[in-house]
Amino acid sequence: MLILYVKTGCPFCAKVLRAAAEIGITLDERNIADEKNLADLMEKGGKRQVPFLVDEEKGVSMYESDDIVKYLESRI
Ligand SMILES: N[C@@H](CCC(=O)N[C@@H](CS)C(=O)NCC(=O)O)C(=O)O
Repeated sequence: MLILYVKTGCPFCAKVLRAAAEIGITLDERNIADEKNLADLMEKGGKRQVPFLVDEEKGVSMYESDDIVKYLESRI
């Protein structure tokens, strides 16, 4: 499963979501407005920054929207 931690109104998150839609990849979106999601983000990533991608299948996680878009493109 591909999880993307996001925040409402975050342009970098919107960029990743747009790219994923164009590529045809479904992301499990988790908004950090929910405290549980924020706690998960902090546990998995170590800092409060979105977007943050977690690819559970591959054991990969990353911050930085440009890196995330490149990673999604590489998975096609
Ligand atoms: N260079 C980063 C910038 C990400 C960024 O600035 N994210 C903001 C939201 S738009 C953030 O996480 N701020 C901390 C917060 O909102 O708590 C990227 O391209 O992903």
